[in-house]
Amino acid sequence: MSRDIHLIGAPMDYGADRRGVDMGTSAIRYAGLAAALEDAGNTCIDLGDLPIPRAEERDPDAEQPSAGNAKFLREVKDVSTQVADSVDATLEDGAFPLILGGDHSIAIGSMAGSARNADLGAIWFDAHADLNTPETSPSGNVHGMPLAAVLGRGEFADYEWAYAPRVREESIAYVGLRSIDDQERELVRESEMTAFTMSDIDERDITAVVEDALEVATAGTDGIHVSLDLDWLDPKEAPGVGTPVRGGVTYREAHSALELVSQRDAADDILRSMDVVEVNPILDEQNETAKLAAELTASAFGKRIL
Ligand code: EXY
Ligand code: MN
Ligand code: MN
Ligand code: MN
Repeated sequence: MSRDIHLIGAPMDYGADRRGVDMGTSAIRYAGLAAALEDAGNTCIDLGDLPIPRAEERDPDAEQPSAGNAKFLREVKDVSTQVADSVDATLEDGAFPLILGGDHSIAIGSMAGSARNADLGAIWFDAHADLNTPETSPSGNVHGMPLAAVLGRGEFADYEWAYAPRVREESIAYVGLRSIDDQERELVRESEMTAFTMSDIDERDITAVVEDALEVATAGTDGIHVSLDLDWLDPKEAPGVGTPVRGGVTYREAHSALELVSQRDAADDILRSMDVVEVNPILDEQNETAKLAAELTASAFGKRIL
């Protein structure tokens, strides 16, 4: 499937504890993403970065909405709204929105925009569950909350910029989970989401798990969102992330997973939107993690060895 891809940069770091993840958009571009997508048979237009004030430029005295211990909600709302509008406009154009982060809080806007006019499933490639609410979050960092936000859980139910009613829990599949907070574990267990942990990948292999995840996300939906958090990979492969967790997927498993997504898309036109998040160039080694992000994204859009 050849796509008309529009790149949307969201240089966001207010959702994470670590500075530097806002530079992920530049690092992934520098790693050759657009050329890799075109080599794989797509067209690619870069819409540039959304205007997000740097920490040094923001007004520290401006009023902050408050929800639990969630930090920087004013900035998260502003960025989510910008991302959602840009994703929606891209889809209206008949193009494919590929959103570059930035921290994982940008997925609130990616999914809210993608689900404005469609029932949306999702595959969450991540070490983390990102299901904390402002009440359960141990850190207050919104990059640990985007799924709770779009599902309208906890205080997010009151935030129309976050809650995406056309994303249903039963259409979301995690792949590669291995770091969950105690309260968050209960939230995942009690939810209707499907959670494939690293143990599932060990037992069943990546192919079987991703095929099941694709079934979960496509059943009864109009299309799927793929959220690729680079900390999904083992830190040996992807050192440039803010919250590394040992025991992640290998380079080959990651490519297989995204190739399976692409093969299914070629057959059934399932992909609606995708984001690539959590690359932190300050923590990276020679831009390796950004290069990996670009390569894996190209695999999702048709790149093959032969
Ligand atoms: N669960 C932890 C928290 O909520 O603070 C860590 C979240 C990290 C989120 C990363 C990006 O996937
Ligand atoms: Mn276009
Ligand atoms: Mn994440
Ligand atoms: Mn993560």
